[in-house]
Amino acid sequence: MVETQVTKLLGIKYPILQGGMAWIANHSLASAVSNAGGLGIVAAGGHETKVVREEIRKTKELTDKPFGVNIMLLSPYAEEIAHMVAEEKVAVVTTGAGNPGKYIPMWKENNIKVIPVVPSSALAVRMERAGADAVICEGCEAGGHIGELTTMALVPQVVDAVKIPVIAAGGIADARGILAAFVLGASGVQMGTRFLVAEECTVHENYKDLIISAKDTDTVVTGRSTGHPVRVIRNKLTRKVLELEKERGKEEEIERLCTGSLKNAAILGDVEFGSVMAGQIAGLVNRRQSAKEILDELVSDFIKLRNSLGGSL
Ligand code: TUI
Repeated sequence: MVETQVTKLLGIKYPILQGGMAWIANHSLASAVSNAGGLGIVAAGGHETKVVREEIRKTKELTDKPFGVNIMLLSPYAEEIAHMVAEEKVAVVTTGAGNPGKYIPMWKENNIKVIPVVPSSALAVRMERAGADAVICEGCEAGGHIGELTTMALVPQVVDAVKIPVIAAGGIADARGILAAFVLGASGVQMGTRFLVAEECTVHENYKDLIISAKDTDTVVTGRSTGHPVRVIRNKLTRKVLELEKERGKEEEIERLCTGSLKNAAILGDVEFGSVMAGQIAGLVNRRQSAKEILDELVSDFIKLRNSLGGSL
């Protein structure tokens, strides 16, 4: 397809990373994406360290290609997992929902490529100074925990602020999005929502059905009032939470409703009262495919689109 700074940095065929979706991205999805030429990522999410270690070992059995581990820094196990990934010598660590600065020297000593998600150019610059190899700029079109800026605004500003490679995420699910990200200066992309419906993704079928039937306007952001904004598909839970967010002093009730709600949707298939995290691009994702079919289609469409635009851009 295209050799970019990201394919060279990570030793992968295509500059496409699979999002580290908590409670969803396990050995099955990560190994399939890595085997198909992208970078598969195992999500630590809120799992205990031993569960994540098991997932890493299963992934190693299923692929000899590089793969990553995403550490969700709000997890009570984040610190322990940060040390465990160094022991396991994983190829790549991505982080979300916080500043991983204090772990970067240890990861670099263990030859791990470090790629934090950053919601601003200020944090991107700090991460570059701390030794990060690249950054993921995730706009608020993304599913799950989000920052303020859109991908369109965040990516070019970070590209101008740092020298390390920039990977764009949020609102990208097809070749048009990839090419647009490259035009903004990114040298790779990360996609979550598109890989949710991959055949190798073991998320509950009810969750996949909701993604496939979603329209462009079907996601909402809850948790702005509690300081943890999360993009999810609109359902009975979000109606209740958004109602409570209009009132004052309901933080505890909101917290109670949301605790365990992602697991309830992703594992148990409760898509009415669970959190069905997905990006705004869900309306574009309308069929199940294998990870290899997804990557092959993205790459062939990308090449066609780039050639057809030729010098006209
Ligand atoms: O982390 C994500 N997306 C996620 S994590 C997740 S699990 C969860 N469940 C319930 C509540 C909260 C989380 C579901 N989706 N994306 C990466 C991301 N990182 N988005 C935004 C950020 C971020 C925000 C602030 C990264 C760094 C940051 O730094 C603040 C600081 O400390 O400077």
